[in-house]
Amino acid sequence: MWRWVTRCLVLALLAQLAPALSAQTFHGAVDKPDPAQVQSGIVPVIGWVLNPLAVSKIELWVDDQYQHDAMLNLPRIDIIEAYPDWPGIHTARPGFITGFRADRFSNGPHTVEMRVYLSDSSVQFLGRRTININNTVNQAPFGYLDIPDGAGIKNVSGAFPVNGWAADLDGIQNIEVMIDGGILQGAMYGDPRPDVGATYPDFTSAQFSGFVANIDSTRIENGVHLLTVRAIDKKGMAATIGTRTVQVINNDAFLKPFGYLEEPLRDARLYGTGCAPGNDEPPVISPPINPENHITPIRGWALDLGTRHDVGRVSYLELMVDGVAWLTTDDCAVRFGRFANCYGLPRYDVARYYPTFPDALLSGYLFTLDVGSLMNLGVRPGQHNLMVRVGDREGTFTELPNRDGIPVFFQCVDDTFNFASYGFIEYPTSFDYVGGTILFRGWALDTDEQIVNVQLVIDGNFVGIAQYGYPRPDVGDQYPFVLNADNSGWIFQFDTRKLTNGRHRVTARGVDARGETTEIGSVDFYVANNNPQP
Ligand SMILES: [Ca+2]
Ligand SMILES: [Ca+2]
Ligand SMILES: [Ca+2]
Repeated sequence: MWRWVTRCLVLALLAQLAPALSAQTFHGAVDKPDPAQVQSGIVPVIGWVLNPLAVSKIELWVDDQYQHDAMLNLPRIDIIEAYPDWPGIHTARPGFITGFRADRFSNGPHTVEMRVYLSDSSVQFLGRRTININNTVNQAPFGYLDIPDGAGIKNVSGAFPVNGWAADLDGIQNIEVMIDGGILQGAMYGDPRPDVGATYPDFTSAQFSGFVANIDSTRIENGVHLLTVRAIDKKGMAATIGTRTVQVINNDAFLKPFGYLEEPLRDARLYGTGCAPGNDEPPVISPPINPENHITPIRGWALDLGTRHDVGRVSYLELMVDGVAWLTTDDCAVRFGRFANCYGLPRYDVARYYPTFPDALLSGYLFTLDVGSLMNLGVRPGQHNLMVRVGDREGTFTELPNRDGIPVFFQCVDDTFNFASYGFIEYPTSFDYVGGTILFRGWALDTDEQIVNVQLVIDGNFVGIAQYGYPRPDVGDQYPFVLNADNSGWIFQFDTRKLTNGRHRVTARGVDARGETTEIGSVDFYVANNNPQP
């Protein structure tokens, strides 16, 4: 109650002040760092600015030395409530935030000041203060719980995600998800968070401060529970990152399987061979696959949950074209030297993200769709609806990627059709920071012939030909119907000092035996060389 009264008083006070402040004047404040507190770790710098002129940038100055720019345009509901009559206040985003490493400065007093640049090139000095740094103090981890968000009670059932970010100069030891004060499970830590990295430019590991935990809610009793995420730094100091109220509602009918259809994508063009007019191949019926034909992989993963009374397990998957199940995991067999049309393929990535789910390690599925054989059996060329249906042992089922399926386009081509090369760039991953000599790495395939070479292009400039043919049995597992998929790895050594510091784009291209060049993909990354060590 008293808190509400205090807030009303503050609002009334600000409302009284407001008429005295001409709309043309500059308003703003720096809320943090607090001069009364000893600072260590990452010193937060948080504030807000309201001005009729647009703010072009806000600089952080420490000891009268420029450090870096702050992140702008953040929502501040408290400021919007305090200035209800400010023109355009309801869409204003007056907040700014940044921070800096205390350990770049000696113990003792230091000045902090913001310089606000307005669109008329004028500069306003804001929030100058003296703070006291003591680097012997261990700062607790800090961060934010993004999902579930803080708006009301969240209803959850089956599997639900918990994610956000957490950072600490000492490094994060682990992240714990707790229910009603007891540890339920850990979270995966280290996902890219370029937004957090941009907020704390002198703290590079903030780039990879994301965490995610996939919670199996069937391990929690039905009802209302308190969910807390706690981060612990490498020196053992813990801090609560966020607390949310969740209501668990589980029953057998809710606990459908779930999963993902990774390939093909919506609107993909799927080619069939062996289906041209005059083709006298006898149609293969069950399953409709001719090993001579072009094969389209249909891949993804699926998991199931049960209540405390049943285990919860995927029982079958079916590949549906226009509502007809053409392939099922009942057809699971060794084809092309490896398992095809099966559920239970290794998925180490899914196991990392769903560590508490019993079948996560073997949650992959792969159907080998032969569009040509389907056409020989009367499926017409053109638009079709494709989905994967996953059923559990309790008789509930789910369609992947959704109940409507996805449109795909079937096209019959003759045996001389040149299929494009494809592949993947594994290193660097998007927005990686790299320096010195690095190894670009990935894999590349061509369905109908050999890859002759893999070319690397950086920022549009050809930089060289990768070494191709490295063993990749994992790619062989995924593409059993492609010749040489077992040896499809490529690497390329590159000295990043040939590039300027900053953002660059690497593109890989495959060249097939007929000389056709196909872009495999591009990844944007950052080069950071010769930076002063903190
Ligand atoms: Ca710490
Ligand atoms: Ca189930
Ligand atoms: Ca080709």
